[in-house]
Amino acid sequence: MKLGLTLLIGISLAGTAQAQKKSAPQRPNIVLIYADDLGYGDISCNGATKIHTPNIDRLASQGIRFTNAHASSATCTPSRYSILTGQYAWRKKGTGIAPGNASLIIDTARTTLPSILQRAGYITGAVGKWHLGIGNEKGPDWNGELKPGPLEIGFNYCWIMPATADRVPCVYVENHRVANLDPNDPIKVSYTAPIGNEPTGKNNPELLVMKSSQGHNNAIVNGIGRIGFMQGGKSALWKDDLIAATLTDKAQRFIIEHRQQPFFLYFATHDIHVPRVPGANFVGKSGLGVRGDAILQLDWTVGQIMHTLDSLHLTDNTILIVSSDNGPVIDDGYADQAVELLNGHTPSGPLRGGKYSNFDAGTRVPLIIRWPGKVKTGTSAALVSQLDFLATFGALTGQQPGINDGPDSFDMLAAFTGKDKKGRETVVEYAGSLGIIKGNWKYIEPGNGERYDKAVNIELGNDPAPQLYDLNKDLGEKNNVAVQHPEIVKDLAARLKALKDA
Ligand code: NG6
Ligand code: CA
Repeated sequence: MKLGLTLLIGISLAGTAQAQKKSAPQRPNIVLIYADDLGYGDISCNGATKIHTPNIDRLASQGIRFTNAHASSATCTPSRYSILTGQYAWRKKGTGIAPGNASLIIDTARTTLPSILQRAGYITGAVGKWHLGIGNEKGPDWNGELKPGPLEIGFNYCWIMPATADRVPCVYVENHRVANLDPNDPIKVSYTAPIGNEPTGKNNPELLVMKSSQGHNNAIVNGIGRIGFMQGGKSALWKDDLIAATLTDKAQRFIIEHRQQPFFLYFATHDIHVPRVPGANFVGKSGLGVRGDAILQLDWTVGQIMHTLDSLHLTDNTILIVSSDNGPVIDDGYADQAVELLNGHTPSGPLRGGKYSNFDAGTRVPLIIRWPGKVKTGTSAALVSQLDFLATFGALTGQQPGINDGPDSFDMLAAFTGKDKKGRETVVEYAGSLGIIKGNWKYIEPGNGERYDKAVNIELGNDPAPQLYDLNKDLGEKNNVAVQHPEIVKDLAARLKALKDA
């Protein structure tokens, strides 16, 4: 009897311990490589045949590759806003493509992806493209302290390009300061008028090494016309062909420096956004012009990070993620021959549209997650969204977002690790109009925007009539079946409205 009781207690204690073990917080390192404008079809593991991405493919073979993963928007700033806050960007005004002199658009009181991990004891770093504004409501003080910025929303360290490589100022910011700035050569920035007698792309096209196809004709930096005017800061200017090498080096240093504690690295590459100026090792290597070369450079970057993790024996205890902020664009404003040299490559893969589009190529993006022994290797068609990283990694590490924070973010660990094959009930996509996906159905609300953007040659997916597509039968969204299925249109429109009103 006594023995039996002891045994029973023993069993139940073991059971409790096991239950506790299951839900006990874990603190693997997390490295999120966030590519820019990389299309679903731009990598060979997603079906590209004209270009090869061996490192990304190797990562996919060691992890899980998603075929129905979504950025929250078809452009950069709103997708980045969402991945960091767990909130749909369309809920908040001022989250469209940010000018290069925007102030910080993330409320510093919010729980963010880095701040929730910081709370769990992580060291957090942001390296690469920021494009979420910096500074207070007066805008950035380029010659002084640049705050609030990444450090005020949960990052311990940052080395960032403040906006995009096609926007001034063309300088890196380390923590609160422009890096390598000579105080005797202060930076002046204007988004309204030329500064002094500085040449501009518009007036001095003879100084350009890369012509513009649209816009990008204000300041000339390194022979490239940019958006916005700038003067000064010569010693701080980046070199375009070294951006990938510089950012990769900073990312590797962050990993090496913090190898002994849990770390989160948000590594937002400049590749493959315009202007595309690949490093010497990649020029001409893809046969597809600079856009293809930039993809190879991105693939190299991924390989470098994998190598660093391997060499520090961190691979098994690190969740390594590769994804993109929005879909692909071929000519995004520079005459860089990306169109002429495409050679039959299809950046959108089987999807319709591209960057800026309500069609799926706008927001359905590559997503690969490697976590050895924890994710089921292979592919998953589960509906997943970058919005969910916040709640998922919060839950994994034993943290909850604040009561009003991360409202659109859910713990989707089961889907991200491949155990749950279904994923989200719905996801909302945002370009000019809103669309919603539920199961095999996708509904795009009526919108009066242009159907087609000639400058970038992308179908935007706007239509004054409701659109409904059966993604199982018609992944390329060619046949609008709204008229045939009024009840499904009604249901999805109501769900979208409920989410908007929430
Ligand atoms: C557009 C730019 C484009 C790119 C985009 C933002 C022009 C003509 N086009 O306005 O080149 O910078 O903004 O891209 O200026 S994103 O990936 O950061 O959203
Ligand atoms: Ca982008």
